Amino acid sequence: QLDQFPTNFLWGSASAAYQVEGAWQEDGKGVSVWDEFVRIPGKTFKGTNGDVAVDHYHRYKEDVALMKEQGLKAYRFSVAWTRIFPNGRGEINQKGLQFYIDLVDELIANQIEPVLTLYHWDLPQALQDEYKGWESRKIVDDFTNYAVTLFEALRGKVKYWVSLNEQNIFISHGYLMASHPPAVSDPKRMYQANHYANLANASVIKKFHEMEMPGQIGPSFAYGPNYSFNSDPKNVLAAEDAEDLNAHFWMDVYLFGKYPISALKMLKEQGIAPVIEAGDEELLAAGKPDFLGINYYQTNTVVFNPLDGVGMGKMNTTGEKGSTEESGVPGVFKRVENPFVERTNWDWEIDPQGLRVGLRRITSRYRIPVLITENGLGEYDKLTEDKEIHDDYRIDYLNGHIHAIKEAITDGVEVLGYCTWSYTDLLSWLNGYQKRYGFVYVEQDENQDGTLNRYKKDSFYWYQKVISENGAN
Ligand code: BGP
Repeated sequence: QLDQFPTNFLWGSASAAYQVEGAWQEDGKGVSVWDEFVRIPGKTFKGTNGDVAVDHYHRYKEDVALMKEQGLKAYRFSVAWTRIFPNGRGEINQKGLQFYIDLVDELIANQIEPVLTLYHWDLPQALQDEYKGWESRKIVDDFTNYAVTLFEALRGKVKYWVSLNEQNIFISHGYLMASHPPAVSDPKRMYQANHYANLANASVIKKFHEMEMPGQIGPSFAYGPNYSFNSDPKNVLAAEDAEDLNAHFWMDVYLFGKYPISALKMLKEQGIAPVIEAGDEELLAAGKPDFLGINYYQTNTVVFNPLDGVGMGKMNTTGEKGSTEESGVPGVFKRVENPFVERTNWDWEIDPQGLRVGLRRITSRYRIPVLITENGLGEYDKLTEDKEIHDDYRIDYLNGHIHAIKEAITDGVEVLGYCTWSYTDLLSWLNGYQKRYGFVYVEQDENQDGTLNRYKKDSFYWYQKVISENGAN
């Protein structure tokens, strides 16, 4: 039995540029695809956007001071590409770069390890307009050039680098479900864009190693382990297919440099497989990550889905419990409710043990250290008259998951750290500001009105204790 987590375990928390910074037009920043997307009526909850967000751009010192008070060991944040290169490439915008140098210096001065995400979805709009962004091979060079700029500027200061955040999500939502920019719904285009994203990811990792950067790099994958609903063989196979199509399809490429055979065959039969050119496989194989970042929120329970069965259904983006539509891939699988777990108001299944299952699967298949780059509970929180927030539901959620990690470590999984989502409350891409995840409450209502003052939730003090004792009880 392991009583304590490894020493130097990174007890952290996370955010992303678009969701916290605001200052969307300040100091020379360019426009990103999200800056444009939120302006299209009906795309986000009540039209909420990140123009001001929680104003972290101006209040980062206050936020870092809270981290210091809490005893946080690591802070994961992302860089807005458009602050560094307003048009995606060309001249460096020094003021934008300086913001991240200052943030990193502030973290280091407070003994907090920076974990830097290069890409958390806010692609420069200029690259979208010029060559359709991820749908062009040109993105590989531009993304690599942007990454190298940051490698050079922050060499030795930042030791943990995340290349792409949730490639599986930004690609599927952007090119299949049409719920993220560029709001396309075309599987063929999706798989091609995904292939270029794989190349870009590998190219940046390869460069990091060639430059002998001190530290480690890896992508963050949104992993929702798949379960079969029951032991009916056709459902068991459906769960295997779901694991191949929704998980191995990305993780195998990161770690083996190859797409899983069964999934590729399925795509070829449907005429939607990506075009893979000479040299691509070599690049994929040369860009092996040092760790795998895992964003874990929930598991997926599936059954077989006939050919005339359901397709992609809408997600619950309103917080009205039970409003999630059925969703699946015809001829393969569809998702069903797991009768053994509870659900949040956004219908996300709460399954701490699923994290242990997922970590074990990853370790058995890939033998790679894991950094948990996101895990958390999005819920309504209430600020009392005394300016307190009693979020015991969040404490229960995080406590359960920390226990699952501890068990996974005793199983033999190498876990470098745990970043909760999120540090402060922030913008939930499609769900606005009412779906809160933070340890720190930010005062503003669902219409984005409020002081943006920060208040510590009960979970803030609870995590402070977890960190000081190097593990939950
Ligand atoms: C992940 C993203 C985060 C964050 C989180 C919570 O997919 O990497 O940026 O938003 O999910 O999701 P949501 O805001 O939809 O509740």
